Amino acid sequence: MFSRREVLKAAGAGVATLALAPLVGRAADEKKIGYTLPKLPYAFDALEPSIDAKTMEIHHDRHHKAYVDNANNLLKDHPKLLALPVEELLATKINEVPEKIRQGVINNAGGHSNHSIFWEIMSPKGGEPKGELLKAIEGKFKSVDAFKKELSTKATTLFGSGWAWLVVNKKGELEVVQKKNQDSPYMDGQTPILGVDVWEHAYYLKYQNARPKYVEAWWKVVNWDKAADRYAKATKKD
Ligand code: MN3
Repeated sequence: MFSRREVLKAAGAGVATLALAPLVGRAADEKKIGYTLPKLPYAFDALEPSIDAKTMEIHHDRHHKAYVDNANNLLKDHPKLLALPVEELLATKINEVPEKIRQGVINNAGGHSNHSIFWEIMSPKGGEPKGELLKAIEGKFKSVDAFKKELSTKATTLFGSGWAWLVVNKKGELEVVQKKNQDSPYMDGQTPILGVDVWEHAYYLKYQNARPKYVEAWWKVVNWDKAADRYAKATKKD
């Protein structure tokens, strides 16, 4: 049997814990700065059969989450840098990141930015470019097919891990570029419009070493409405 004193002590501790728990939770939320993993705008299996559900789940919940966690951890003693939108950090402040952690920040804040764009420029709807973006693609590459061929070639010939992107360059023109690892187009003064992740983690479960097959299938899930939005924002005259 418990003594009356022991029962009171246990009850008191319970009450104290209950009373404190919500306050502790709130305080932690209010103080939270840094990046957060964005929710996928569709289900893991929404891009099947182009991209399988398991790949989407691991890619988003583990790979992207790791970039977010690592970037937050690297920048934890630099709250001013961490408070900036990630694109701004990459575009304008990367040289203010202490050299000791700079490459880690390029890899992980870059990874966070790249993947955040990647999820939103895909959609189960698919389709083809239209409007101003279509005009600009035809103006620059002659045809949508020629543009797709150039981006696919840049994606499939990239040695090792990286991305192929359609960007708006410093001259305000469309350009297709390759980037190694998680190097962000923002670091080179370019605004990414859409891009394909050609790290093996993006396709290996379903396609193994057949990167060209993955890239071909990826075109079927490009979200052209979102790409058009990004193009409009990138070319907006202030
Ligand atoms: Mn990836």
